Amino acid sequence: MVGNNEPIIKRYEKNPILTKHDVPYPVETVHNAGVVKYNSKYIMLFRSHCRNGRSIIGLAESDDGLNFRVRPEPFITPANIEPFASYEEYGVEDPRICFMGGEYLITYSAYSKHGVRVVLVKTNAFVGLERVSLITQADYRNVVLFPEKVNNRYVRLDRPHSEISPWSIWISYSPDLIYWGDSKIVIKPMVYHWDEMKVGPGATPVKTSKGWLNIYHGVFKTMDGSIYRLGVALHDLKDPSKVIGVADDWILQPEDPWEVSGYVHNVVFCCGAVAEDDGTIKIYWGGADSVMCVGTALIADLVDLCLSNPRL
Ligand code: BMA
Repeated sequence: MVGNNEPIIKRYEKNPILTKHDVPYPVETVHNAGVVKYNSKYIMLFRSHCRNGRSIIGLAESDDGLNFRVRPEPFITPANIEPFASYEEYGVEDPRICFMGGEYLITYSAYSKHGVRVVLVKTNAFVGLERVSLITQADYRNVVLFPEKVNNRYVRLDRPHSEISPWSIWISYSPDLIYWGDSKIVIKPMVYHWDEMKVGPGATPVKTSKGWLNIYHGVFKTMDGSIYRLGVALHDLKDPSKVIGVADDWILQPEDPWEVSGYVHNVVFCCGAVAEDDGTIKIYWGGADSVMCVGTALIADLVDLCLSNPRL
């Protein structure tokens, strides 16, 4: 257990672990990366802004989850085949990776003049990819897939944009990864709380004995702009639409200089975490939309935070 004043996530002392200077093609940022273990290596798919302000996704590999080497070419750039090309024209952003049924499923935001949609692609070995489907209409972001079917259906969390009701986390189900429905709202921002402006899914949910652990982001608006922080929630294993507890406290806020200032200041934004066999979890986050960072926590501490001090 962490002591009362110890941070629940221990930042790696050599953060940031990846910056634009590690990328062998011209980019201005390296951030919001999905990360997964693949054949005992770590694969990181990271977002970069190009100098035209649009984003692409690169791939970096590591033996220890801390030291990454970037491949010479980007991994995902806007599609040139329809129906994807029309919706990816302005760039691809914020990938999440989910290992299921022997394949890696990647979801990312696609921007175009029609708004932002989410694309699902598959890969077996991170060499080439197959675009499967556009799995949302306009104005959805942050789709994370659960790594197992529940009651024989695929499950995802996402975050629709809405000016009418708060920007909340929703759950949806699918028989085939293409058609999604039976949607329900599961976590709303809380008034006068660190996530009162909006919440959105972060990493692919992690299965624990007490529930699915959901690492999400929450935003608070101040006179000096918005602050992005990370929080945790626990969802029922058999019915993930049931939230067992949302921790009252955030688990990470911008503190290091590269989180406080950068392309967008005061941002920690998570798209990936890797649960290890020893009960720890490596949590990866973009700092200030500029660099990639990592920290470690005990999964049991994160679960306990949801159960011992819930806000629901
Ligand atoms: C969100 C997304 C993220 C970004 C964050 C902070 O709306 O655009 O990709 O990290 O804002 O700028």
